[in-house]
Amino acid sequence: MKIKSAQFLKSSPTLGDCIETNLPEFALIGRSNVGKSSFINTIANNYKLAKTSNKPGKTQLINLYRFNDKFIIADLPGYGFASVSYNIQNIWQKNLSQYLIERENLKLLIQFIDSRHPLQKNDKIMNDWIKYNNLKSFTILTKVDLISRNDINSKIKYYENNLENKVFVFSNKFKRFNELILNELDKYIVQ
Ligand SMILES: Nc1nc2c(ncn2[C@@H]2O[C@H](COP(=O)(O)OP(=O)(O)O)[C@@H](O)[C@H]2O)c(=O)[nH]1
Ligand SMILES: [Mg+2]
Repeated sequence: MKIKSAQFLKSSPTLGDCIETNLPEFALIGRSNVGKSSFINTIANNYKLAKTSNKPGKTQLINLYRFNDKFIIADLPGYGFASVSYNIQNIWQKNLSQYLIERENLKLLIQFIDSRHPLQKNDKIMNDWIKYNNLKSFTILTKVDLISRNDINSKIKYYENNLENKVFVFSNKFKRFNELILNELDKYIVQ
């Protein structure tokens, strides 16, 4: 699949505020700073589309983007940001789980994990929660420009074994990883 167009649609604090659409939707989930917004910008080939930041915890909203007038990508608030108060984290979690469970056009969750680190507790908890709720998902290991080429395959195996998911790799520095991921998404899009 080639990306021909990408537009920002809307930022919403809750499911109820999200625009209704029949287009298939894919939700990006992962710890703050893992590279979710950078993924959107890279596949859109537009570095101004989604706000990226090296300060974690900035995106507290469900941000919807439409690609090729055919599918939607939802950039979700990152989890695991320690300095956000417990109360606020609870509200995010409630809004987020409601969106993930009740959003009717949501086809798939993409869990983003930083390729440099071993499996983190909150990533494991998130993955267990996804499976428990029978949601479809695959995993993207990000920032693979920061690990050695030799390590890429062993990281893929490690995460495939630990999460029992299909695992892809990605970097915003190279284009060569985009195609495999986009072709996987294409399987969920009715032509
Ligand atoms: N080296 C490298 N840095 C990345 C990559 N993807 C994202 N970053 C950086 O990581 C930081 C967080 O990225 P962002 O996309 O905002 O993460 P988000 O919080 O998951 O949306 C930013 O400073 C990005 O420039 C990558 O593939 N390689
Ligand atoms: Mg972001």
